[in-house]
Amino acid sequence: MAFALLKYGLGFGKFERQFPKQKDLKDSYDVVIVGGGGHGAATAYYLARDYGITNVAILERGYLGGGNTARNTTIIRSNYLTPEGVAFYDESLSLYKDLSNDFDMNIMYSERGHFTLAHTDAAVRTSRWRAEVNKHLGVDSELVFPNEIKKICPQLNLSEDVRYPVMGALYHPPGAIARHDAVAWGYARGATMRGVELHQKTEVTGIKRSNGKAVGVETTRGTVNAGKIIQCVAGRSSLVAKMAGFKLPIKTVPLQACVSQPLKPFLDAIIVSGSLHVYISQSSRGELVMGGSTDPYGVYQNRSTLEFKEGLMAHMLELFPFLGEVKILRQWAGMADMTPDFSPVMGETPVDNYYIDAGWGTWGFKATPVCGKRNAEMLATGTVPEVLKPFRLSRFEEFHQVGEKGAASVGH
Ligand code: FAD
Ligand code: PYC
Repeated sequence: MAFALLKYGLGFGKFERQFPKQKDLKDSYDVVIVGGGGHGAATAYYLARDYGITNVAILERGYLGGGNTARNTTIIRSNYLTPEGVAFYDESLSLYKDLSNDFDMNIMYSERGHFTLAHTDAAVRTSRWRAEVNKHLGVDSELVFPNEIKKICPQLNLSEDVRYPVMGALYHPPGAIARHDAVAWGYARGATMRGVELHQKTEVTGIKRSNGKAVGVETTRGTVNAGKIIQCVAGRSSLVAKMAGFKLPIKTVPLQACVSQPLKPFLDAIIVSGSLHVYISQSSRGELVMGGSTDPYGVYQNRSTLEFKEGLMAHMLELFPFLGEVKILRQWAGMADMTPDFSPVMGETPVDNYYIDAGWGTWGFKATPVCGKRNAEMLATGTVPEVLKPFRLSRFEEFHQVGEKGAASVGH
């Protein structure tokens, strides 16, 4: 291994490209996907693999998977609150389990068990409610109490002598984490090797319309015509929808996260406390991956703040007091497109031939496979799949919201 690395490092030996070289943009594509994150790449992958549609361009203003896909804490679960949400995220979880095989690339999918801690009577009630909805739909979730939590996570501070004692938890054994870059790379590699074009450093600056139909995009590298267009630009959804001529009920706020120095493995489970605004897991490298609540101001900026780190660490220490001497290694932020009901916006839009995959706030990494698969079905067949219908944009004017705030993990 060391020899092989040295050989490649010195430039000897054959290096196989993971992706074809970027070409010139063509004048026209059957499908243009705006945004080369996990969702955009997954949409291209299933279009090519399942429908043989390969005259497709993914247009990415930065680099592949460099948006929120690169910035998230990779928690994957399907223990939601509404039947629509549970069915949708559970389909994604099933797809995730097989992704390494699908890609022939290890996405390091690691099933850990997921605890949502309850520190109040109201939170215990919500946990019970979620457990019942989950079980009804075949999802493994259970309300558990401190003696059971202690068996699986003995490191957690379960003392009653703290500000917010743990009264119980929603335990979801299938809760998992995965390597986020591998998810984006696996999808993009699978798509490009089937003929899809990935164009990085190519920003969409306008949507061309004619007679109420989307017919192409303006980009920083010229104009491209398109049969169908889908926007998958988490964190910038309102800006791109505005180019297409419609408004989204979205507020965009920063969400920050950080990792610690690597530690010996001690934490198998994923721990979330909505009341304490903390979520934490330990990566296969030993780093603690941690995040808190969204920042309280709307701004398009990926800046990190000391205030976030101080607040998060104070809460972390309430749950794991022995981590006091641990150092933070890196800190970053992404942009979260928050919808009023904490559910995504998927499917058709007021503009013909223009589709949307948006409203991914703090919860969209886990949905990457189901979004890709169902977006591809919609683009290929022209019919919106049943599992996407509850998330249609028009639900806001129809008063049919899909309320998932109680299952969002992240405090708001
Ligand atoms: P992205 O990966 O953001 O991809 C969108 C791409 O579009 C970007 O690469 C961007 O550069 C590009 N783009 C934007 N505008 C244009 C344009 N005009 N032209 C061309 N390209 C454009 N979700 C979970 O499920 N679990 C978690 O634990 C979790 N933790 C999170 C922690 C943090 C700190 C953050 C910020 C988010 C978290 N999320 C989590 C949410 C999750 O990261 C996102 O919902 C998900 O990554 C969205 O994927 P995407 O492919 O839609 O977007
Ligand atoms: O959706 O589970 C989630 C999550 C955890 C942290 C951020 N998002």
